[in-house]
Amino acid sequence: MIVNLSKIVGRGVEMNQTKTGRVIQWMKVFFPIIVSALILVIFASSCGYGTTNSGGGTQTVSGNKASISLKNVSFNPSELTISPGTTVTWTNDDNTTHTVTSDSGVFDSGNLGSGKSFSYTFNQAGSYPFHCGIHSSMKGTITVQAGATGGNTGGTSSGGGGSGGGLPSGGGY
Ligand SMILES: [Cu+2]
Repeated sequence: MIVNLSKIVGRGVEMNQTKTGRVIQWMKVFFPIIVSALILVIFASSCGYGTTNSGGGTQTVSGNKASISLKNVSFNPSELTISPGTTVTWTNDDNTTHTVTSDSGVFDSGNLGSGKSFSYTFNQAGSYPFHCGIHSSMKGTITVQAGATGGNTGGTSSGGGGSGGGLPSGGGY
């Protein structure tokens, strides 16, 4: 069809055709790159998101995301109180490798290189001490407090208020 047209109309269309061809070639090369870049951006924003508080000590978070920085061979903050369903993201801001390892084996990041992150979603109330498997001085505790957001205080769970919103957090993996 295009070939026929170019025969009738002449060089103008031929030039158009090669131009279109070039654009298609360009698309073939760059489209996968753009798509994978988009996926990366989406992945990064879903993972590395959170409050960027640092400075050690105890902290209480009432959102559904919290973050802990691994810096200067310590967890910042090292003590964190959250509500059930909160996803905690540890990010290694040191130049050395660390691990985020639950004392009771609930979670384990494995070797976490510089700049890498590890996330875990806490659905059960309780105390979750953790440490770095490489540096024995690195210790911290996540405290998951039931009812911190007014969830399971009464007999009925149909309140409808509270901190509903947000994205459904995965099963803790
Ligand atoms: Cu370490």
